[in-house]
Amino acid sequence: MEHMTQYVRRDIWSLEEPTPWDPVTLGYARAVDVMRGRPADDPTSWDYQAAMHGTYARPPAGADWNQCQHASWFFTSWHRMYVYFFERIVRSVVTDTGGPQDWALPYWNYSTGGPQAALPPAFREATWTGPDGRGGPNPLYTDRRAPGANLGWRLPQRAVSFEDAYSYTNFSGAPLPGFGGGQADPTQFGQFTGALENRPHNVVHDLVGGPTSGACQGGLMSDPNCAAQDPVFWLHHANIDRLWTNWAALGGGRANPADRSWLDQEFTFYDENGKPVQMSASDILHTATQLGYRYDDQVAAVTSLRSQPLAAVGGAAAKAAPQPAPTMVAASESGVELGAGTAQVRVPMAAGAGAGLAVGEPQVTDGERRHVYLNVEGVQAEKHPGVVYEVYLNMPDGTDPVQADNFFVGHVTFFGAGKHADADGAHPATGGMTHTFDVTGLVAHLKAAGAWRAEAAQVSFQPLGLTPPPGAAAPAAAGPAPGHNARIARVSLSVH
Ligand SMILES: [Cu+2]
Repeated sequence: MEHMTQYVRRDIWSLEEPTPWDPVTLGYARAVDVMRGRPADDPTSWDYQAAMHGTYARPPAGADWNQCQHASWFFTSWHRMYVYFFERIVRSVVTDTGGPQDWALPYWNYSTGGPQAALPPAFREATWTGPDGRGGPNPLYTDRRAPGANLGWRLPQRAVSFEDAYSYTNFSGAPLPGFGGGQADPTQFGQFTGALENRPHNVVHDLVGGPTSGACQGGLMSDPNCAAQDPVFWLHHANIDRLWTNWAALGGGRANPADRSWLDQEFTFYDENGKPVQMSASDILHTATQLGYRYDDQVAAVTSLRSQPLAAVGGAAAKAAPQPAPTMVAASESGVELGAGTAQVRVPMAAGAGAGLAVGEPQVTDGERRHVYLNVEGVQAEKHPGVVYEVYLNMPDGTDPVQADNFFVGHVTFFGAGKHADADGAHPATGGMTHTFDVTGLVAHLKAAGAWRAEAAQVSFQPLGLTPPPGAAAPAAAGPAPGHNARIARVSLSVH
């Protein structure tokens, strides 16, 4: 068996504490500088690599730009290949310039909370003086980030949690949305965002990038056509890749798709010599043996998984035949505008057929638990608002924030909103992006607490941005940038 060099991707905060500019970070910064100096039609250049994800620039003839895969089951696999080849290109520059021979891309583990939920210091300083005395603009810095991001403001812990994603044992399909996204042909922006992609992936893009104001003039990270220009993009995606790796190792029925249409779909990337390489998911599932890298915490125990009895049925659901589409039982009569305050929308139950009852009864039928979904349909944001929205179900006005958990559904995110294809029939009334949340357990809890009503549900939305560290100046009221309000076309409930 061929021996493959093993590279280890490390936690950036473990490298950067107590003092910033570990040789790995330094090597990355220098390589970013070198790659930025290469022409945009060179596949090993910074611009070309970023444009492979997305760009507003006109592609040179034959360039593989605008290739990113979102809101489908290719999200995890395409990005693994993308990050892997980028890492090879960076490593070759690092080793050419005297950096560590075993250089590997670090990851940003924001989900631990505390100081690590802020951008690492080496990414926040506008200018730098490397250990060799060289000064100038810091290659890892950009001012095109959310207000506060470069001041050490933090990602709110619940908003970057992966526990909800890990509670899904199915990669695609029901229970929706699944860990990895829905089955679809390759497309830049599909209609089936998986749980991992929405949170923490989209949330981090939205809150680090902040509001956008046109072709990469606002926040880079919050726009797919600009995101990979921010050097922290790659550390964020290394972390998403790590979360995928660890999910697959968790067991409990968790498994990657076995369909040939997922395993064999080829995508094109470029190696460190600028040579095109085709790869498919079947080439990348075992990173240590197939790609020669692993994470410093690989197969770490995940101890804090919420014990949701729902997750236990995933194995049965995973091998079941394709299931019929969920049946809609309630829908709002209007959309809702998302601004600076709390927005609310009433979702009346459909008349007749005992639909209201059905929603309230997540009973087990034929050995399979019935699921209730809350769908936030047609999410539109012409200009990215720079915040995400927390969604609550039947939360009474004036609820103490400490009690809000009892009504919490999930997060509406905006990364790629407006770029998504029209719905394929599952949500025919709307364009834009749809988020589906499994609220089976929440509805059962609301019923038990007497907080469920058969005639209508009430859904509320609260803006959420970065939060300053303890002791820092209080933030302005959370809310979108002025003139950047977002809109939702409809909120519905469905059963499956
Ligand atoms: Cu991303």
